[in-house]
Amino acid sequence: MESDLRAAGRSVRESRSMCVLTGAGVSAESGVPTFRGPGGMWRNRDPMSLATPEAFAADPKTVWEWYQWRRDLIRKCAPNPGHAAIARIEREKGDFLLVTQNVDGLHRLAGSRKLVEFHGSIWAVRCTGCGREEEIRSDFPLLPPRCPSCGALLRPGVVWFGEQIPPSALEASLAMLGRCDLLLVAGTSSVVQPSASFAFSVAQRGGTVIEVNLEETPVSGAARFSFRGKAGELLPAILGRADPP
Ligand code: BJW
Ligand code: ZN
Repeated sequence: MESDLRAAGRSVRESRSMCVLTGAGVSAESGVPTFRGPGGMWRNRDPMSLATPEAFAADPKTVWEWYQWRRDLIRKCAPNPGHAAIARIEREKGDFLLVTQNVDGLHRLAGSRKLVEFHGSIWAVRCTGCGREEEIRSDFPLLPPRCPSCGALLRPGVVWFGEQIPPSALEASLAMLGRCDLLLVAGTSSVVQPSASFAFSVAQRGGTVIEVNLEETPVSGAARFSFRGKAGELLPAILGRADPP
């Protein structure tokens, strides 16, 4: 394991074009619950039954209560050493892109700038009527909230099942996947498409894939290095430690 960590670190240093894909596991050590596995349930509801346009259409208040609960929780969370290590490596690479599935904004707080929020942001709020979108970080006193301009329902600016990935995020990610020589996949169960296929597309082109996860996932077999452990410990070990603040 130790020598593998060193070999993976060498691949990172030698990489000329690097992509990082992160999922909920990277924020777990910051206290943000993951979607699948223990701790993923909310009021005995499976998050997957809430993250759909159908659930929102049927019961916007319940869906908003879930988002408000998560917004309250995330507001109190801070980036961990895994986020910091990713932000640090970006500054060393000429060609770099972080594609995060996380909506919590913790990568940006840690200093990442070359990033795309593939599944949107929990702080973005969009009107279902006039399409107006803005960042609102404060709590809504009344749920579900309504648009101040047109009175229609507001919705979280995230991507639910069956919805399109934001075109600019998809375009930037696909361009990077077509040219990177290294993909690091961290803290994602790799079951949600289209991000779950990133590792296969890079491996197929002969690129190096490094995976960091507590468990084996569907992409583990495509990875040259697949490490089992916590992102907050393994990412600094592979990418190099961030300077203390
Ligand atoms: C640690 C750790 C620690 C824990 N250290 N590790 C092709 C085939 C089949 C289906 C489809 C397909 N293409 C599209 C689909 C449909 C669908 C899909 O993928 N379905 C599958 C589930 C079957 N995809 C879509 O609908 C996507 N849209 C799309 O493709 O549009 C075009 C299209 C539409 C319809 C048909 C065809 C094409 C949109 C997907 C949107 C996902 N949205 C959510 C909610 C976002 C909003 C919100 O946050 O509320 O995104 S669902 C949820 O899952 C969230 C996450 O970003 C996403 C991924 O989860 P993630 O990050 O992997 O978290 P977990 O919890 O699953 O895993 C955590 C991992 O961390 C675990 O592995 C742990 O072991 C690990 N871990 N602690 C390291 N400390
Ligand atoms: Zn409106």
